[in-house]
Amino acid sequence: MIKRTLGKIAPLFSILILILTGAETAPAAQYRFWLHDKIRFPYTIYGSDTTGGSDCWGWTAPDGTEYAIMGVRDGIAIVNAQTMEVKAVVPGPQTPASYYWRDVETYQHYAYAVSELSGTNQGLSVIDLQYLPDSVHFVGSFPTNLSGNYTAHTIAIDTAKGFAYCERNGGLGQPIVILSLANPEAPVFVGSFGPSTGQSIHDMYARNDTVFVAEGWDASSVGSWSVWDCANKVSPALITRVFFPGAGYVHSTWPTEDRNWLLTTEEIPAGKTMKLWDIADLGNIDMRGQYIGAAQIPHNVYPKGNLVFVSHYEAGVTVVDISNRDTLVEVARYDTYPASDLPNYRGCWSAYPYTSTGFVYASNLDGWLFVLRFGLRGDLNFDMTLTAADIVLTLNCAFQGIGDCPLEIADGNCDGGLSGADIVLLLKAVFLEEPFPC
Ligand SMILES: [Ca+2]
Ligand SMILES: [Ca+2]
Ligand SMILES: [Ca+2]
Repeated sequence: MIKRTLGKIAPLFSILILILTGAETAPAAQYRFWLHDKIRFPYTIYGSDTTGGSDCWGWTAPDGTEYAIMGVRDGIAIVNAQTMEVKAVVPGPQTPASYYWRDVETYQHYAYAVSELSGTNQGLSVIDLQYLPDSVHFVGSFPTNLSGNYTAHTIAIDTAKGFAYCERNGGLGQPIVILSLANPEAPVFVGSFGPSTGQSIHDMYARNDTVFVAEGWDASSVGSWSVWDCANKVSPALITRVFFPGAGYVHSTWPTEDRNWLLTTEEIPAGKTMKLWDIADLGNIDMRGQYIGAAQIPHNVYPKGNLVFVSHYEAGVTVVDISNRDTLVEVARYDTYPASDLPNYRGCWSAYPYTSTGFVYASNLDGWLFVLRFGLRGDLNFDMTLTAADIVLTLNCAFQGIGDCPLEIADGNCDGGLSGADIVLLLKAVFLEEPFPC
């Protein structure tokens, strides 16, 4: 009955939408996290910890299929995010058996993975994803520098310029190596750089020859981060280094898309906040807001618009709104480690948000890969704003049975179904900026 009645008046909504086109506003943010599916890879008990999982990343095939890529105990796993089919686990080194840390990113249709372990396929592993969904091709593994070193704790790829930056394990004089990916199937060492003052480089972000470096801490346990101009691969130049009072081990760093803001975390000791830095002027850097969630150890941070996805160990994944630069607010959380929220190095290692479908991949140290969905209430096209387009999609779902409208975000009145009442609430949200009631 409701369906038939509203079907007749649907044109009225269209007229209203046309009249109000341009009113692209978002109400008070109401975000939702929910589980799409999860899968557990083999794990190992090491000391008091359950280990096996590490970093995760994502890749979207030309046909739109989304794949999660995760460092697991046995190597690098590639998983169809929709169906959860494990397409491959490319074997990786496993010696000595301990935490099986692996770090992975993508470039073109390749995945590049590093670890500190030795053994099978040790080194910088290159994995060709272009033959998915049929198969995954292992191209080979390569040394990370000229002297035949195969280990690296982290990798960052400058996808704009085609260079991989690998952080060598061991706090050496020039601890970051640069490899050219001009031939993506044969990385070639082209240079190295880094502080010679004792900092133990941890993680990096590289784009357009600018590299942001989380420098861990120096011999006196003073943490820092830095920015480098790597246009000259043989002799990169330090642009600036930032020390700050009370800094712990500076673990990761990632700028916002516009490069005006930088996020950093400190992994050691527990209790150190995620920090937002104003880097619009690299000669006048300013620290602004700070954030810390339950469990007290933010790990990796990936901004997407004004939201930052934080892998937060035992707290799971948290999402922080940084639109108010001085007051950072946690707006959503999915706890991938329900047992507790203690300040231990357990739980979520990384959370990858850069998909176009609202998927977020979260990898746990204990081997779990969570494929989560994340959305703003009412935002059916997952573009993080509420507009007329979302109303059209909701109308199609509610009255035509067309499209994909997860109830977690489409059900505006939280009554478990999709009806005209939800359309009314969405209209109010889009055009009057009224928050949803639940
Ligand atoms: Ca927890
Ligand atoms: Ca939208
Ligand atoms: Ca409803």
